[in-house]
Amino acid sequence: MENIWVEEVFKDVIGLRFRVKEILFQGQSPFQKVLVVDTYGHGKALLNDGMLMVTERDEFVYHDMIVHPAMMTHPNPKKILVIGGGDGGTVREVLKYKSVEKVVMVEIDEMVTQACKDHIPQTSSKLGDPKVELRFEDGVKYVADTKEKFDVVIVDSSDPIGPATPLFNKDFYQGVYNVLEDDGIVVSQCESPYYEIEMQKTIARIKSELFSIVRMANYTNLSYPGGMWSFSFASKKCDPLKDFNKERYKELDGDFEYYNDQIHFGAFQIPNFQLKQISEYLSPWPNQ
Ligand code: SPD
Repeated sequence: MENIWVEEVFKDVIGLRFRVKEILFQGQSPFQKVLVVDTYGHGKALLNDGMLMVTERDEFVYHDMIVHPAMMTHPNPKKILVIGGGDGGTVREVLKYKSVEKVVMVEIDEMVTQACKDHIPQTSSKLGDPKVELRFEDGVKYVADTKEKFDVVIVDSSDPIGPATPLFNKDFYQGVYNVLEDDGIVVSQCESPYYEIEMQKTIARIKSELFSIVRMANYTNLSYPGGMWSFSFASKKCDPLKDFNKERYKELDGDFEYYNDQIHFGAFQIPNFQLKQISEYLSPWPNQ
């Protein structure tokens, strides 16, 4: 048996290796190196510039947590904007909601989406849904230029290096604020609290300067360095700790592999080392 491994080296301090059964696709796009491999322990996996994006084994955790806390909080999510998310897992989860009329996915790198359509149907299979509009362009420019308004914006970016870097600054979030309806919600993948606390602080501060409600949620995963990963939530009005929609949850209960009503609330309780760094930018806990 061949002994091929693919390794993500994260911030030059840790490496995570996955044993490869077969290389399914490799290409150089105008933005990054795109690689899809079949692995022994984690199913098919997508790596952009050597950074692991999804594995079939645990993508459900990330996609549940980037989508459902926001979708269960908004009063009536009809129009959804996904920035990034080229593998399609976020769109797949959004389409579970019967209120959803339109999903615009703005992915900068068409090669990522094509590679996932060709090799990872587990995440990409719903990208052809008639409610989905796929746009291969720069998400920062899209939110700056579009006249469309959205109920929920989901920033499913890659890491804050390479093509995703502009998705971690204030100009972008000002654009997101402008495209959101008055009860709009934005949720963003927010990296590891162990390795990227300064970046988490920056995102929490930027959002606190624009939005009334700002929270951070954590979950644990198998494939990203450090295990614990975060999502940053912000809204003009809606609070996931006060506006959880029990009726909607009951309709969809059973459709989720990770998320449930207890995790909805538990995920927003974050540990002290992280709180110490970002609590000044987070909304107070209800009843405090
Ligand atoms: N280091 C991985 C950071 C998260 C990347 N986004 C994953 C995309 C899944 N749709």
